[in-house]
Amino acid sequence: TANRPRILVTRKLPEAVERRAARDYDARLSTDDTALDAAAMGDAAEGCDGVIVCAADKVGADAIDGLPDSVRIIATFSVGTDHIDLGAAKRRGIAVTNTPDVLTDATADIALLLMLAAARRAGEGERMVRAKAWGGWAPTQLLGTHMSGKTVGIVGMGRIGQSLARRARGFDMQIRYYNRTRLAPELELGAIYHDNVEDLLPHAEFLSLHCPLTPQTRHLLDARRIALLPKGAILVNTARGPVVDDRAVVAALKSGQLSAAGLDVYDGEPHVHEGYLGLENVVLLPHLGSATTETREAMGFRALDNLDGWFSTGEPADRVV
Ligand code: 8YV
Repeated sequence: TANRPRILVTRKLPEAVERRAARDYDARLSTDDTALDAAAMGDAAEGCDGVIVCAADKVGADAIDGLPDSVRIIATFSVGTDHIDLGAAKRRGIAVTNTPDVLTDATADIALLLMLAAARRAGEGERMVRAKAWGGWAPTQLLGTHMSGKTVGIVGMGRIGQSLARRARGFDMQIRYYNRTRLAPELELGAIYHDNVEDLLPHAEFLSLHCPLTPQTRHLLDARRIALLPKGAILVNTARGPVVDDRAVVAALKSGQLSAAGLDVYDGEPHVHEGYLGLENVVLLPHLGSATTETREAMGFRALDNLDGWFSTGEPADRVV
């Protein structure tokens, strides 16, 4: 099967995904998790027809311009596409696909986990037990915030925002949301729509971010907007780090304007803003949103489905460019 398309896979993927990739493609698999810089990606893709990248790979204009002419498609193993210069891909006539749907529920689970962990001070409690600093149960020890009956504000009511809304309903929370467009009434399920973020914020005792990172959403949550939240609000970010202004969030966690936060994503990750590291009232996870075996396999299969679609009909299902 000498004429199978050649693909480069930049990262180690779940075994079942790599097995299928090797079965259907002349696949150049990665043996580790090291990111390739633009020059290394170009070299590694020599002779390839397509590339599978991850959101932790920086695929800027330099990387795209450095790809050999043979590469016609970039299939990203992520729903987010902010790591790819889509304009540069378009200019070079390279198709780009992502992996929507399959990571929706896993990511909403992590948002809910962070809401609970931040509200109930789970990280602090765990650290106390591990440090052998727990002196025993006490009526006023580590008191957190009740979730039932509270309002969660959701910024970005796409697939993941809607999945979080379904979960929050199970916790008897009120739901309000901001989205560029209002959902169809049958999808809203009682959630209250705000057509701008400023109107949503004063209601959001919990605030969960589910918008993509774009020039418009960079630092969407800045000091001015944090001040619009009710005092003691809880912030959760499973979207992208730069959607919040870290300095403003750290200041609000210190002043009590935010009582707690739960973060899964960071501006400049894997670097984490130093200000968070010394604070007890922030729960820090290492970008685990989609990190279940089931979801990561489904993401890999979805990326391969897109390559299959491209090489068979020229029409991959999840084409974004
Ligand atoms: C991944 C993600 O963990 O899909 C995304 O956009 O951020 C996560 O699912 C990771 O970025 C995969 O490349």
